Amino acid sequence: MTEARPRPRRTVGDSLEEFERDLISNLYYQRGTTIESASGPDGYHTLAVTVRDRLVDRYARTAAAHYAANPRFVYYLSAEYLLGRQLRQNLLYTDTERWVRPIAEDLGVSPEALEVYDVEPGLGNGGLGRLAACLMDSMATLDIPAVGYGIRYEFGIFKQTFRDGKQVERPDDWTFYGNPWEFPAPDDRQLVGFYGTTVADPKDPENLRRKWTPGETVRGEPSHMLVPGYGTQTVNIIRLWQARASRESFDLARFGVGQYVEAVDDIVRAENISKVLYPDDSTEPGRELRLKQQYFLVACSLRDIIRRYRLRNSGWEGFADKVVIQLNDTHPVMAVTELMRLLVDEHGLGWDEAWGITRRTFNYTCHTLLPEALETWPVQLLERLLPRHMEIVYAINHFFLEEVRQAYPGDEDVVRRMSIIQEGDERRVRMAHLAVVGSTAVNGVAELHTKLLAGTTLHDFAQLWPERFHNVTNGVTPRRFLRMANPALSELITEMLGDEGWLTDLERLHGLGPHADDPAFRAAWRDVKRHNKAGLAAAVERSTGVLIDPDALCDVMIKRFHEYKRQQLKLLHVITMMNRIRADPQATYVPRTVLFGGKAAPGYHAMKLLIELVNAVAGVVNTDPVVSRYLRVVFPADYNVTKAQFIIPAADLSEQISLAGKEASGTGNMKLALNGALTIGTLDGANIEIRDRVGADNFFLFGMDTPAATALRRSGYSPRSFYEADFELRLAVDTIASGTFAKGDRDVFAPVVDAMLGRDEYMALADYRSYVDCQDTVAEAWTDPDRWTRMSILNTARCGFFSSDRTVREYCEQIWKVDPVRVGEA
Ligand code: OX2
Repeated sequence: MTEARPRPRRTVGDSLEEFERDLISNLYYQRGTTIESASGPDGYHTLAVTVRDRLVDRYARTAAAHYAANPRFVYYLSAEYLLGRQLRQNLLYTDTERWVRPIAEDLGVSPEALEVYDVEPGLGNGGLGRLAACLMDSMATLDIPAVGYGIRYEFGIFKQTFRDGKQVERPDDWTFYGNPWEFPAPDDRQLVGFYGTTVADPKDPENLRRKWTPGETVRGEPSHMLVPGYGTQTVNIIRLWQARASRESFDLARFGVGQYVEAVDDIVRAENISKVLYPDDSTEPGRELRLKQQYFLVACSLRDIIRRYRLRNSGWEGFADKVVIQLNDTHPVMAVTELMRLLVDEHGLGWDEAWGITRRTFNYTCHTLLPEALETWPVQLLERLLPRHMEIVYAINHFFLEEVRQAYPGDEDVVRRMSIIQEGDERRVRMAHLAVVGSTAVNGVAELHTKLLAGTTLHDFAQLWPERFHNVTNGVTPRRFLRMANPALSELITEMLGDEGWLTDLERLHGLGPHADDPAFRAAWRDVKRHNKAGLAAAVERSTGVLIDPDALCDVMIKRFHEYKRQQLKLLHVITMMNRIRADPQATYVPRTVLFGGKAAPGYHAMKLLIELVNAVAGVVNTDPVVSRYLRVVFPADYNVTKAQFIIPAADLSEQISLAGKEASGTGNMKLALNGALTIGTLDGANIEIRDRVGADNFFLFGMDTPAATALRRSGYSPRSFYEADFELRLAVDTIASGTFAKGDRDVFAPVVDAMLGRDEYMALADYRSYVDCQDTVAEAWTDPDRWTRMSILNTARCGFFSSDRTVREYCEQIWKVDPVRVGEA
């Protein structure tokens, strides 16, 4: 028996008094200031570390429990995480929320004033990054041993501002005031190589093992964010890597002779790797940097995974029993070749044995069907940046194509289609193919998406290996998107259901269904929505100066700007409403507020112009004395997780209007339905599953389904014929063309009109009539508040399926085969 080591004195207590005492002592000893002289950031940081301390103890117990159990771990590799603000979440998860207000009052500060310093880490673009955060939350909540790996971008997703209605991007310096939620772990740093040369291993006649000598070496320094589970003691981590120059990089000799810039060249080059989320890939250096980021993430994470494996295990036979790696889309797929390189070149395993381990270790989630979103990398670039990995890709492809030829003798067409290398003027590596070949399980993110993946994009693979394909429909965490975002509704739900158990068992929301016909409950439901809308109206007025009526129908379209999502279709509807009011000002109309939120990629000119048009339309609508009586258009800048939490609870109508077959799943659709917004949507992504659950009567369906859209395109789609056949559509398009939204200048928005009438890639014009008519039935339904409220209640009641807890359970059962590890109380 070894003697028990001394344990740290328990510094955190579980009473209001102890919390307050810790807070004051942290302010004094950690921050080095006093209550009298503390600034806002001082107060925020002190509160943050005081809450954080309460998670550290749980984290230590989690690590100990994991060490003792030596379980199979899930390692989630993702280039993006959109975590959202941390303070309120961690107050909730440590059950200290209830103390903050009394203590703040005691100390004479406002908690809301401190929260403005709680900057959200914007380490992602949209749905894919937010899904990663929801899954991490649910894994911790379900006690699944898991680590998320990502990149600690110095600058996250840009901040969107509007100048003359145009999107202007500003850098997101999210760590400017420091980030109290992360712990640096410099001892776990890793070295990563790039460029260089490879040579044969004389002892390997097959030439499958080679030696790589990199030409550049960069350090990866990790820090981790704590990911607490709700209602449990488990605290997992997300480990984020930051690039640093290796020690020798500073050129003292050059500095000595006054070449100050050149002296730090290597440092700058190395540290650029984790400088920004998604570097502009319209240029050659931009693309190279992006690929460098991907390999940097993969190389650091795999070394760390192996380090962790070796804490309790030895030998490689058991590796895939203890390690399961989930590849979040194609960004981390170089991990397949990197694990092969580590096993074959560095640890001396034979190719076949290494391949067996690698294939058992990896699984791949695909999030798209859009061909342009399926990454491919030029062979030339890979040969230069990662010469050894390119050789490994060739070898993997060689053995894989042998298998294909065996399965389809004489069919060179299928070989060409399935090859990891895409032939052509510029040969490229198809990352999705590499991912499927190197994985045990491949999954899509909604039923339709998985069906289309297996039927079209990855059809040949699904034919060859049907057992690899799975569907795991996305989900969202009810903690952040219901409990934290919508405290009023949460309270009402808890009151109806008797306790807060629904927060971890969301199907219990079904219990609300029978109350949908209870007038008192409906009234209470409506009051909550009204309250949320009044809060949003006040915030919108503060940020945009536009007054909106909390009693108007709140119609929201919040998501990235992309042609396939069809903000242009929504805008045609807005213009149509405007034209109708102008044509007949005496008629009565259902008052509506249309709220847009979302960013366009900085290089996506068509969508940036559409953003400008949305703002221009808002300007015309909101200042027209007649139109603005019934219609307002608002577009708060810089949509992010924080704003989503504010907008979603106030929404009455959720716009999910992508062209069928294009949106893999969507997750905003789930968040909105869960908060009682009714969906107007196409049969796309998870909309289909939402409609199946809430019932066709409680969902506004319009538009072509995927087969109809495919058929129309095949028959030679002509947007102009739709334009010519529909008076209101023609008027809406002509209103844009006339310069109405550009002070009479017809040129400004001409490209929008040309895109609509020329190609209309996503067939917005074909769905226009069905959409506008459907919006009329929405307006009609709104005039019957009892009916509307009933539908709203049933949406919430029937969306329990869309909890990311269910998603994680499905991953565990179908793909990960991991078991929970319970962490004991202190
Ligand atoms: C998004 C998809 O567009 C969206 O439909 C889905 O809900 C989300 O991922 C989470 O699965 N980048 N972002 C996505 O796909 C890619 C690629």
